[in-house]
Amino acid sequence: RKLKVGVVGATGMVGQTFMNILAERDFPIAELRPFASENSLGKKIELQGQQWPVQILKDGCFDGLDLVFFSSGDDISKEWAPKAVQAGAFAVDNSAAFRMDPETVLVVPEVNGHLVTKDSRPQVIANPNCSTIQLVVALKPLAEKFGLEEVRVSTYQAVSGAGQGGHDELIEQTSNHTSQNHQAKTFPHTILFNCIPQIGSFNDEGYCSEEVKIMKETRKILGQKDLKVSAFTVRIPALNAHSESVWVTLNKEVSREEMIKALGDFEGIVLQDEPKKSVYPLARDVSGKDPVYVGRVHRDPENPKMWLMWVVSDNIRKGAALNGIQIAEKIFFS
Ligand code: 2RA
Repeated sequence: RKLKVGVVGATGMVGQTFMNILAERDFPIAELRPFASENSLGKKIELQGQQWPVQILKDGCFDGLDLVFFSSGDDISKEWAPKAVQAGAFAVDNSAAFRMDPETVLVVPEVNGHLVTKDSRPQVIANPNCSTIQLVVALKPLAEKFGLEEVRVSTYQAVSGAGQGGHDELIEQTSNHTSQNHQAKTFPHTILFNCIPQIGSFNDEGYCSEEVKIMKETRKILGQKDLKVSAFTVRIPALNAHSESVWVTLNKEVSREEMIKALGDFEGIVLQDEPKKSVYPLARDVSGKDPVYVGRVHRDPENPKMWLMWVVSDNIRKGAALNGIQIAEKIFFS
């Protein structure tokens, strides 16, 4: 069966990657309806040898579609995703608008893919935050096999997480690296030669919104309401792919062999763990790849149930567009 697919935010980084992945996977497309702002009217998006004109959102624009992927911010999703569902389509939403809504499923196919099946009815399905997706993929085999007591994570997030503007800002600052007067527009400070311990806005407890997303979404996806999760998120001058150092406390003591086997056998994880040969996942290598890469797996010397690991994944692919396409594949082709 070939599908009629809409993409809202078609000209953004995630939207474009969505098209590339549809093409790579030979996703069966009967019609593509790319939506973007008025500035993009007149542009065409090429997919599988055909050109599809960019449209703007208007009443009736989703009629006849099977699936609409949203990657255009919370406000657009809040208003338009329910309209896509009313029109009979599945709305896979990459914004934060519905993620914590108790009525909405928040899905990473390898982790809680049972929540969507070929018998699911059209509905909004939330795609988690990028830094959450790679974390829960790495945690799932440990949760399943050994049980989780506590998770702590510190992130090193690439500028592409802030979209094309973030990417362009780092490139521009890099080409003028001797300048003392960088204009920080997308980020709160100059990102070049820097690390910024803020992604999003702060709450009164001192957490920024990216950290709150990781903590809440991880509990929801793993189905562990009371799991202790604490996150500290940092923007670094990597172009693409987020890295995370993770401390995970298991419910029981396990051997290193058991840890490595659990991680290495899990669908969606690739282990790169030969630290003495300087082999571990690196953002530069992982950018453009699909899996979640895990390395530096070692035990805490004080607490035998606590393990440390390094988790890297392409935030635009598995962290956004690819995860959305895997959700669609689960609904329509599993
Ligand atoms: C970031 N997590 O990296 C965000 C994007 N969703 O800024």
